[in-house]
Amino acid sequence: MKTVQTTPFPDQRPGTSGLRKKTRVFMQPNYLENFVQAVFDTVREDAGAGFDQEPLVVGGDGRYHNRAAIQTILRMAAANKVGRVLVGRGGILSTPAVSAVIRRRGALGGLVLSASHNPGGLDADFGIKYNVRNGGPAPEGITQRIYQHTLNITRYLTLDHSDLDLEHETTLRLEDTEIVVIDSLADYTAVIEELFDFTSLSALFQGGFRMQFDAMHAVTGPYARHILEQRLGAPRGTVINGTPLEDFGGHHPDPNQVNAAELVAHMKANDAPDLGAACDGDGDRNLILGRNFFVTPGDSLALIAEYAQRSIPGYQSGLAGLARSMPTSTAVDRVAEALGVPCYETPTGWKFFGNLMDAGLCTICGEESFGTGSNHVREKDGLWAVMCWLSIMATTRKPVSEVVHEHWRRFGRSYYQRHDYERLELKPATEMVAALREKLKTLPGVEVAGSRVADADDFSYTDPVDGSVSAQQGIRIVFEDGSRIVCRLSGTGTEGATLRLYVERYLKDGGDGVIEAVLAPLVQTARELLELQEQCGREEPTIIT
Ligand code: VG1
Ligand code: CO
Repeated sequence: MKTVQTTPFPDQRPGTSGLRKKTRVFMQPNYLENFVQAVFDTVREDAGAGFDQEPLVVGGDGRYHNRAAIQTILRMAAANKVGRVLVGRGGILSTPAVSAVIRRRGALGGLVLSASHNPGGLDADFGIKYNVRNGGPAPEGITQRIYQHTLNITRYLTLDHSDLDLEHETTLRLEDTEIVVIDSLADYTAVIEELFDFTSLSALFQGGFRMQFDAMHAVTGPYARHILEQRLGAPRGTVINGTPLEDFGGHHPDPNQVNAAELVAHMKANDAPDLGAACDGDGDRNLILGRNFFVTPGDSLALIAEYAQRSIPGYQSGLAGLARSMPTSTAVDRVAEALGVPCYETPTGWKFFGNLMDAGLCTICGEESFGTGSNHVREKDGLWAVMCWLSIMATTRKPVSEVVHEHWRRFGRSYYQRHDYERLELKPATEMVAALREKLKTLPGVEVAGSRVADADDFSYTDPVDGSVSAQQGIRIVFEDGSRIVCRLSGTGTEGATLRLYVERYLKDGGDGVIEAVLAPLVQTARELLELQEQCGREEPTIIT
């Protein structure tokens, strides 16, 4: 064992989902090591002896630097006397798969190497996240302590040892530590198999149902091929871009209509399949498309909740509750009301759903950022959402667009968009949001965009389970007709600041309105209130999803 002297990096505070930086930042001497040591020091404080007995899970989405980082982590784990490490074969585990492995194998926690939907490569992004015993991202209390450790670090522990061969399922030793190379697919597949009716989904494909799944050269390729093509018998070629690449083929592995252009084009063609789907870099996000039809993440969450009990054996006994992040559309709230179950509103980021699920308060939850999931794991789960949609298809035997229209006719439609302004300068962007925060008190009662402001605040969340408070989680301006403007700064970006502007308008109009026209007054109002042009010199967003 070797003790290496080091000095703190001031910028290792985990964001919405772990620590994300440019790959080159992570490749600096000691950068990754400092953070990993801070995690080990924090975990040891809580786990005590458990540290030597319960395994730690390690895996990543296969992006550039994944392999090298895993070797570093294994050497440090051995030097820190972790008893056993479970590592996905080739260092590969999707984010929901890490969660499944932690839960099924009673692990102490896990390290997930990913920058999710951010691009990969030497000049792109890398990231690391610590997940706790329940399989979910560490709650804020723990990430805050990890950060404190990074600020006070003076040394880290490692070994001089050559790289291990992680390409085969086997058990290796590194000093006193057992390194078990596990099948990356098995635990996750088992969890999915417990929930869904594989027989009826196979029958769906046998009946000629066609889908295209775009893995975007990211981690879900092997999972989707295994489950969809091998287990459910979907025709070969159902999964496209299925081989994980270190740079995701040079694309953003972000499943929205802009980045999944190949799939979107295919779904608009004359011979388009019945269902189109895509997942992100680490496999926790999903995009759902019908023939020439986009299902917004908010609608997808609402529909999955609506059909779960009827269509998916794993939810046969009903749902305990639903949850969504604050900026996510309120479509799911109306389903919760119809089902007679509570719907919780949490801050952005999956870590807030974990407590609700552990306490049995919530079964299905989601975010507007193409993330949906349930209590089967403690991460959002892209392929799970696709399986839910296959189940809806198997139940209804109707086209996606018709299923969504039926929902709109029954519940009304939340017209919804997110406008992202990327790479703003940090200082003016922060000041702009702070200035709007100051204005909030004056807004209620004011008439803008053809409607009166009912409420305006900066969202503060009190966790109903442990009472912890998370303040300043996003500004929301709510109108008397239920329309909303929400804005917040991203906590996952790696360059300057990203402003996220979310707009929503609820109408009971059958759902056939033109979204841009319905939302235009709200978008205009938001830009004016923020003084976006004056403060940040921007009118048009970088991307609309
Ligand atoms: C974004 C999304 C948020 C999501 C997070 C992690 O965070 O808005 O909903 O949970 O990414 O997703 P932010 O702070 O940039 O808005 V992923 O797929 O990176 O694990
Ligand atoms: Co992700």
